[in-house]
Amino acid sequence: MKYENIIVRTDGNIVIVNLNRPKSLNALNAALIAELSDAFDRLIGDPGIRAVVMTGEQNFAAGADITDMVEFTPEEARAFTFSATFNKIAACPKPVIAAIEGFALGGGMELALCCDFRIASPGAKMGFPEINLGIFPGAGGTQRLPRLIGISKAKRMIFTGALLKGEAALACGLVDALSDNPSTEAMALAAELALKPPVALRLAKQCVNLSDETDLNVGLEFEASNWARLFATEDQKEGMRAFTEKRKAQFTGK
Ligand code: CO8
Repeated sequence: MKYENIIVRTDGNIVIVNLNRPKSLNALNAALIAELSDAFDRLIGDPGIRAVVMTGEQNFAAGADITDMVEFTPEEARAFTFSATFNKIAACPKPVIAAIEGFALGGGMELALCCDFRIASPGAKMGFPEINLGIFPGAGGTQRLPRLIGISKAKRMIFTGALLKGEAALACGLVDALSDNPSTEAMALAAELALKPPVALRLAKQCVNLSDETDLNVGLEFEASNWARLFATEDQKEGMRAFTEKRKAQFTGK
């Protein structure tokens, strides 16, 4: 697929996905979402890729493209969904880090919520202004936001449409870190994670993601089963042998 709304590049074993519709502040349209879906299919299937950084240039994304939605009927609105792509990103077997500058609003912030980590510049403006359009966040925001920051804080953001700047977003847990250069910081974290054993990372992510969706006993059983599976990997043997031999482990992903 030829990409016209995103730029995808590789730096070693890290993929950088750049949202690229600057004239509309990277507003998300169906074409961009289809390209994101294709890009994630490719990087998920590439065993050489160990981590992903998602970013925009001056802005992360100012939401779904409003111009596409104005005259929707309820049926058209129901058919217009980002869910398959957003769920794919949330379940990506490799760590995904959002580097946020400028605006991350509505569907753009919902996309960032699908990432494992969010690193924002202090001046970034984040939130869910949909209420001011007569709608509410419909690409996972009402579900992923309260799970991340708690029900009351999520309701306040969604009901008021108020935007948070970096410091306030950090204080409530909407973002994990602030940096004057979020992309550099995200690349550094991606490089750190790229050195970890990928199977252990992948299965750990599955377990933590499931903790949002299931009761404790089911989660603990899933954790025990995933944990035991690691003992079939060469990386587990390498990690533990390296410890006993007092050397640094070299993980191969096997
Ligand atoms: N959609 C379409 N175009 C946009 C969007 C958007 N979300 N955001 C900005 N743009 C366009 C502007 O129309 C403008 O275009 P033009 O130059 O042709 O007039 C250009 O980007 C630059 O924007 P502004 O001139 O408005 O720049 P400002 O710096 O003055 O303002 C703001 C920046 C505050 C970000 C302002 O652009 C704004 O309020 N944007 C809309 C923010 C918003 O409401 N986002 C939520 C959208 S709805 C949504 O995301 C729903 C998600 C759920 C979808 C569920 C189905 C999958």
